[in-house]
Amino acid sequence: DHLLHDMKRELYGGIMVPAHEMPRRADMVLNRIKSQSLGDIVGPDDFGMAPIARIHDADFLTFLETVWDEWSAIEGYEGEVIPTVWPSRRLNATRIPGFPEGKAGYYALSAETSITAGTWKAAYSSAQVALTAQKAVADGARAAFGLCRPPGHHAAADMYGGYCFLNNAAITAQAFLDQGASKVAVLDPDFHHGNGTQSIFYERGDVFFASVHGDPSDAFPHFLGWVDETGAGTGAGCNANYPLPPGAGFEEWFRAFENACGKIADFGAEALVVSHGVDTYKNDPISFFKLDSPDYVTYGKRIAELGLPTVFVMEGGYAVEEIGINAVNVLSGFDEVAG
Ligand code: Q9C
Ligand code: ZN
Repeated sequence: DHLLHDMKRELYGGIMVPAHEMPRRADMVLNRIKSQSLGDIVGPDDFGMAPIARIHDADFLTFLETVWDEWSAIEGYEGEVIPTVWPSRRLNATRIPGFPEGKAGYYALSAETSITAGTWKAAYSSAQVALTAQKAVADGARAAFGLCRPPGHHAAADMYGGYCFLNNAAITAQAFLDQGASKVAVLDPDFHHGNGTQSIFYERGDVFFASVHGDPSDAFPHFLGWVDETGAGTGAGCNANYPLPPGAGFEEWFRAFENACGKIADFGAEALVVSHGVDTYKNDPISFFKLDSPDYVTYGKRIAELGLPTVFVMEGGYAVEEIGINAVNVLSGFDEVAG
């Protein structure tokens, strides 16, 4: 189903360029997995809408399901759903417009992410892939990897963008809680700050969120991910951000990652969800960290040392030729330690 979401182009640097988030990304990861022996490869089960609706607002889900049909029925709207207007700081964000372009601006955080005819089905199935991995782990596997596409960590309760529609990591964490866990951690090593995941759990004490990412001053999503965002209310102290500057290499990155792992260990989580993005790679076309392929094995081992039942969900990674090697290196490193 991921093939059904295939954005033709993306607004980047002031022009429309071929979309970075493309179907081949998932194919490359799957091919690499098949060439190793990491365990069984299974398709997703269907857990329905209920676990998705635990994280996302009903009106937002209706929007994702229906906006393509509404948009494409408008005279002269020939292309994909792309927002052009937002409830920015001097506008009123308390009313949801009826016209699809207004609705898209209301629910979008950014303009590079198009909604196409098959986007909803792909996003729905991506969430089901995550839930299938969650079930495997809930049923006793030490770990499972959800090869989710489209990715999820930029999606908030009622917001899409950054190539994301449904927050697969948050849906997975919530599923563990709903099945009886009292504390879950989400670790987000994707190059970009996991703004959606942070905002979903920001005021909750049952989910610890830690993210290592490009400094929001220099990197998308630009408006969240600073170090002073540590959680609020019952979630005070349950959020940890590690923004790093352009050019950061593995040594600097791993120091931050190690600190994040320490905080997760102290939190006392019963399960771990990893927002598994590999756009930290040195040749990633849209990012600015300098990790090399063997570094992914190193930090995969560190994740295993946390000793927690772990679900990996695929997030970013746009160096398509190397995405399979890098993504699977984390899993192999994990496997080496976890057995
Ligand atoms: N000038 C994920 O990795 N555009 N999303 C960046 C840079 C958006 C990335 C523009 C990047 C979104 C899941
Ligand atoms: Zn990313």
